[in-house]
Amino acid sequence: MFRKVLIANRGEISVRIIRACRELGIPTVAVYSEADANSLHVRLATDSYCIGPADSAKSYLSIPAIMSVAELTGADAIHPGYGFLSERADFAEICEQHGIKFIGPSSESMRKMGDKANARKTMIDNDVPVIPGTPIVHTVGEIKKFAKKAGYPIILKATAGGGGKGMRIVRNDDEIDTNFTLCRTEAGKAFGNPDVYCEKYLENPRHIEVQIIGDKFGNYIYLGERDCSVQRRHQKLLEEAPSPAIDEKTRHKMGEAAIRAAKAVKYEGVGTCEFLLDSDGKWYFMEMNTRIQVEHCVTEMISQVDIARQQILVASGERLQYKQRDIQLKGHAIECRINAENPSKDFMPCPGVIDGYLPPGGFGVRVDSHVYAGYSIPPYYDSMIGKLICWGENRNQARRRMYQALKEYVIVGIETTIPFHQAVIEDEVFKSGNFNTSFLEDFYKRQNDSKK
Ligand code: MV4
Repeated sequence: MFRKVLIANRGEISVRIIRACRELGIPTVAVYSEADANSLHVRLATDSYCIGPADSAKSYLSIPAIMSVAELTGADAIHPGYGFLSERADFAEICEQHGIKFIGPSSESMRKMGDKANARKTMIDNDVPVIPGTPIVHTVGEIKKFAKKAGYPIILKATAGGGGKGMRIVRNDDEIDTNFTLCRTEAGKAFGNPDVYCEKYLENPRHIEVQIIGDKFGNYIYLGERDCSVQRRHQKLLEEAPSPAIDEKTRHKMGEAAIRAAKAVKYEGVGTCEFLLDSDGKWYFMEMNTRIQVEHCVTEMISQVDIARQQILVASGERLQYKQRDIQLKGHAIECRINAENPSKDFMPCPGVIDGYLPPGGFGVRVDSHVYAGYSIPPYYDSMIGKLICWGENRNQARRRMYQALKEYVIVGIETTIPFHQAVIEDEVFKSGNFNTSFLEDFYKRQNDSKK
């Protein structure tokens, strides 16, 4: 097992990882920026080191600063959390070169999945369904040819993109030229790689993702799916497991496909395969997230597998403690992301001091957060201040429990997304379970209609 784990992150995920380490008896090192001196992860870790100013480019993204603390403290592993350095293959490689275990897949697996056109080819070679599309395209002519075959709309995607970045929808021949140029230019600037490929564009799919875990001995399990269709500008707001749209047979097939995807790149650790599900039940691999995700908790609640703990165990070289038949999903879990944002002002971030704080509790209620009464939310980072996760025997029970927990949750001094979530949880379409990635737009139309 590791001697000491450095957590190269902040906020609730640092707290989550520190808790998992403490339970395993592993000392931890927190790093923090000058703006985070009063954050909970700094207090909970065994040791804490300031690594730079508020600007994350000079602190949480500073590889030299983080590596220095690792050397200084004798940490033999670094957990990157999510965001920041978590999907940087170059960082994983630097860790590998310094004999520090990056708690995540190898830099090689990350590169193979990080290049989306390459990942598509790998999936095709391994019988994982992908949306009809192309390898990297070099000319307008190639795109036109694909559009003729697949039919409009199509989408151009940056091969170095992902998570909704670097994509352009094309609806007819006349739109190809400008979109191709813009997509390449933007991709070059944002990712340092201008290459793009094409896919048939699916209108309003459901976003379904499958959690997998693999060890270094080639053992893999899947932990079922999460439905993340409630999104706003590619930011997830609410997630649930299982998906109301997936039956037992599809769950099994998608799980097996996710494992084939992971095996194809010799994936080690926890990871997520993202799929799109269209309105006639067909589903396709989109991309793989090579990190622990914000929404991993809903899977933990229905599988009883501590994903953060397993991630550390398999990274340290232990054998996976579960076989697929050990995984029995039970009940339903919903997670609401509590953000310091004003939903009635276009989700404008509103950092500031939390004057009063009283989180909900009770059976099946979980709060993962780094905030407390008196805490000041800094304006420099993402606005998520916690996650409220509710479990129930079935979807309706989880939903009702969530409604009550949201009502109990007191956060004084700042605006939060709590009232927004209350409205979603009570919404008739949400209740029905029959919705897709257009949910939020339609939800606002319904809200406006009901006011008229
Ligand atoms: C798509 C798509 C439709 N067709 N690809 C957005 C995030 C990135 N992982 C992939 N994304 C999409 N890719 C094809 N061929 C629609 C989306 C998409 C989306 C996907 C999941 C959740 C929300 C979304 C919102 C808009 C677009």
